Amino acid sequence: MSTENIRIAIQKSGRLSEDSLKLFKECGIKFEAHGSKLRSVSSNFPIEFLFLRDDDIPGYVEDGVADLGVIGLNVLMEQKRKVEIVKELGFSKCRLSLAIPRNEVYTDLSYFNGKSIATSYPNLTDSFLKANGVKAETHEISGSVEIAPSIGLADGICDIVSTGGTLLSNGLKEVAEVFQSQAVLISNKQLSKSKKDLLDKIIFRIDAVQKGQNAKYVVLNASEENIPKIIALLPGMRSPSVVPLAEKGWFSLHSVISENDFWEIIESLRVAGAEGILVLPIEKMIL
Ligand code: PRT
Ligand code: ZN
Repeated sequence: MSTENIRIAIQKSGRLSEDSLKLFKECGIKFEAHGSKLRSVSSNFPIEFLFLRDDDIPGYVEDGVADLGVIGLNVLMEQKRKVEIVKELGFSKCRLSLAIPRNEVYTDLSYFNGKSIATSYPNLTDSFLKANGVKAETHEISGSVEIAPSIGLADGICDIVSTGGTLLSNGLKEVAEVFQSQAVLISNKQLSKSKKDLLDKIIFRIDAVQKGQNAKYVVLNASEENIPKIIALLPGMRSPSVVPLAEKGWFSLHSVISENDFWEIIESLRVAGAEGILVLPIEKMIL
């Protein structure tokens, strides 16, 4: 049996770290991740974790120092590294946006013609401006981009926004979205056959975790005459299980539905006679 470990780089500490660790733990991969550790080998899966600064991850994966990595799409696209994007991971969602001082009158993107824009993402910003026919000057700065307009360093900024709180507290307003980002799993372009097989196993587990996150296990009680109406409302995996209760004429109905669907149909379920509705999380789901 091959003992070659697959190596994955994840962020040591920052906005990607916690969810990255959680994802691999939910995939049943055991490993230690202490603050000071730079490397950790799993005790139950042939995988080795490297804990790095996020900016270094795409380069390490491109060079093959790491086989896989978890990185924000914003950083990956800015760096233009030659790696494979294997999977969107659905966490660390944010957007790269253009913002200007709150009291400025904004019309459309032509506002930025002849203006200066401070950003840590010069490549993404420039290609967006170019695609939209705007001639502005971008100034690359590495941190505290949001203070640039107030100190006279630039007319506007192009920075990562999540809640919008940082822009607000710096007297800025978001005027255009440049790029939408989330964490992605990336891979080196030339994985060996044995590492590809390991990656397939990891993807299979991530899929099961992700499907489980969106789905809920719903249990409800209903009397016999209401069962057909309720079944018609439930979009379950197949048809729901109907289990008789001790009380004659009553049944328990079990089904799997997506959380969004559930909130849409809850009222109709109650009107149709559903009682004692329980909604349970699903840890993993394999279809
Ligand atoms: O130390 P290291 O280099 O590893 O980390 P870092 O400081 O470079 O990155 P980190 O941990 O801050 O972010 C890692 C990744 O998280 C980013 O590349 C994005 O993909 C993603 N992400 C998600 C965010 C945010 N949300 C976010 N809100 N990255 C940064 N921010 C910052 C933003 O720069 C701005 O200063 O938060 C502020 C805005 O937040 P709101 O909520 O006030 O809008
Ligand atoms: Zn960084």
